[in-house]
Formats: sequence, C-alpha cells, structure tokens
Amino acid sequence: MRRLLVTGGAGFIGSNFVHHVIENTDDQVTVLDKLTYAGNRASIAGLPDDRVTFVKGDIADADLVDDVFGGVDAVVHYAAESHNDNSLNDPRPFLDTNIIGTYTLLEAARRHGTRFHHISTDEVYGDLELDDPERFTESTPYNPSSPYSSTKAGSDLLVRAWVRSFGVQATISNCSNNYGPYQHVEKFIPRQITNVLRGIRPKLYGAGENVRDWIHADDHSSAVLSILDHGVVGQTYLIGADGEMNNKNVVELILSLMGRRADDYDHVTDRTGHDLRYAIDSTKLRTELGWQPAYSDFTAGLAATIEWYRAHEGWWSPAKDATEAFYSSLGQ
Ligand code: NAD
Ligand code: TDX
Repeated sequence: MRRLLVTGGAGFIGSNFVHHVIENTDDQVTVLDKLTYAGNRASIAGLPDDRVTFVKGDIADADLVDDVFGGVDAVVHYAAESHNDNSLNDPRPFLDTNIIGTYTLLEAARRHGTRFHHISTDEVYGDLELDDPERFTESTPYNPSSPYSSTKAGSDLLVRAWVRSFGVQATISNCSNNYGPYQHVEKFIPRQITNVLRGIRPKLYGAGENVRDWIHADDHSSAVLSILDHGVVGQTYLIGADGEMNNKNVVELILSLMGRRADDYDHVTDRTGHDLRYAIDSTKLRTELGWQPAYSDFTAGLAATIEWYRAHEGWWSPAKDATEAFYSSLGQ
C-alpha cells in the first residue's frame, strides 16, 4: 500500500486515474486540485472516504505543497492548463500552472525526496506530415507549436534538469489524445457528442484532415501505474495505443453512432497554428515494461463514451453554454 498524491485529480485524466487506482490497487490517494473551470469534484464523488482525501489548492502555492507532500510516497502530476484554444486566447495561466506550478512541485520533491511522475503530452514534439512514415519516439526533438505545448515542453525540461542537477527521483510520460468519461465539453469529442445531444451541429475546424492518435483514458492510467511500479528513474516513456484517425472521420463516426446523417456538421474557422498530425510509437513502454492497452476497438470505446455523456447530462450541462459562447466569439 502506497500513499499517492495526485495533482489535478479532479480533472479529466486525473479523475480517471484516481478511479483506476481505487479499483486496481490498495493505494491511498490525496488529490490536490485548484478546481479551476476544468476541475469538478463530482468526477471523484462516491469513492471511499478512507482511501481518497481531497485538498483544494494551487500547485504553485509552495507552503501548501510542502504540507501535502508530508507522508506521501509518490506524486503523480496531472494538474495543468490543458486546452490549446484557451492558450491562444490567454497564455498567462499556462505559464503560472504548467511552468511555475511544476517548478514548485519539483522543489518539494527535492526537499522531501519524493518519487515524482510527470504527466505530459505528445504535443511537445510538434506535428508530423500526413504521409510521414515515422511516428514520435522518446528521441524525437522537442518542437512545440502553441503556448500550451510550449509550457508543457518547458515543464518536461524542468523535470529532466531536476533529475540531473538535484537527483530528484522522477519519470516522465508523454501521451497522445485521450477520450473517455469526465472530459470537459471544451474538448473535441465531448463537444461534438454534447452538441448532438443538444441539437447543435458538430463543429469541425478547417477541412478536418488533422489526425489525432486516440487512447482511452483508462489505458493511459494503466500505463502510468506501470511506469510508477517498474519505470526507470530519469527515463521518458511515450504512451499511445495506435489509434490514429482524422477529425472528419471522428465526427462522422460520432454522428453515425448517434443515429444522425454522417454529413450533418459544420466546418468552422480553423485553429491558428493547428498541428496537423500526432502519432506515437510506444514500443519502449510495451517492450521494457510489458504494457498493453485494453481498449483496442475505438468505435466500441467511442460508443461507450457517448452513452456516458447521455447518462450524465447533470455532470456536463453546467459548463456547456459558457463553452459554446466562448467558441462562438472565435467563430468556432
Ligand atoms: P483537465 O483540464 O481536464 O484537468 C486539469 C485539472 O488540473 C483540473 O482539475 C484543474 O482544476 C487542475 N488544475 C489546473 N490548474 C491547477 C493549479 N494551478 N493547481 C492545482 N490544480 C490545477 O486536463 P486533462 O485533459 O485531464 O489533462 C491532465 C494532464 O494530462 C495535463 O498535464 C495534460 O497536459 C496531460 N495530457 C492530456 C491529454 C489529453 O488528451 N487531454 C493528452 C496527453 C497529456
Ligand atoms: O470543436 C472542435 N473542432 C475541432 O475540429 C474542437 C474543440 C477541436 N477540433 C480539432 C482540433 C484538434 O485537431 O480536434 C482535434 C482535437 O482537439 P482538442 O480536443 O482540443 O485536442 P488537442 O488540441 O489535440 O489537444 C489534446 O491532446 C493533447 C488535449 O487537449 C491536450 O491537453 C493534450 O496534451
């Protein structure tokens, strides 16, 4: 039994991880989360009180962080400003949380000697051409495009420096696009599902040729547990499930699964600097740590996600109007 500190545990992937840990281990979890617009306590409601403790606060608050590190065996750091479109509108919170917040946690890990796992993204590698036979690997050079991905890249480099300079016991993982329950309605898949549920046409940026490499959030969680259990300190592991699909095909699939005509969507203004394609080669994680994804059928995973949103309107509907008003103001 370990005591884990999970930052950002009320967000999308963090809350999926907390559920996964409670279902699959004997570990205790403390969640540290600021409850920004993206955090929701309901995402971790109903879990056993004797195993999950919630602390509301900012990862950039050094005194609070120092307190919550006491008695913790390992930290899994999910907290971030995570949405590219927001980072194009107002980059500042991305610097505060992704850079200063990560720095604050690393300093605490250094003082307390705590094992640290840093959650990052494939976007740090920039993008690929549609016909590039190569995919991202652990040795692909960093080349981020957006304020979001550049602050994630900066946070990864801080972790590497704290390992080398101060001996912090850290690992890093860079994962591809996640889907599943508890994802905020600002993100692509939940936005389109909830649009259809509300009678709004799905919105595709540009021509919709951009490719993302989809992985179910529960597979991301199992990969992170493998790295926590068996990963080598100082190493980076790429997490992906060979799920490449272009956005147009994803929208068409959502519409068909929801019983609508596959062309019943709108093309809207494209994202500035929109990355064309992400694709992960997760050979290292699979061969060195023996990890395998459990969700191999994207259509089945997407159908289950649609059913989750259909059954949990009370979870997503409070954020829907403000999210659509923000997109409307951008012509998206
Ligand atoms: P999210 O936006 O759904 O959740 C982020 C959580 O962090 C929220 O609960 C929010 O309240 C909390 N938070 C934000 N700022 C904070 C602060 N200063 N202090 C404490 N808590 C704070 O994000 P997500 O999609 O779940 O992403 C989680 C992590 O996974 C991020 O680090 C992201 O870069 C990474 N990631 C995401 C994806 C993806 O597809 N969503 C893919 C790869 C990596
Ligand atoms: O309405 C939309 N229409 C649309 O075509 C939205 C919201 C998005 N898109 C496109 C943009 C992207 O090509 O869909 C794709 C996915 O968009 P997002 O859900 O915003 O994800 P992305 O920008 O790819 O970043 C995500 O994956 C990597 C997460 O938000 C990041 O946190 C993670 O690091």
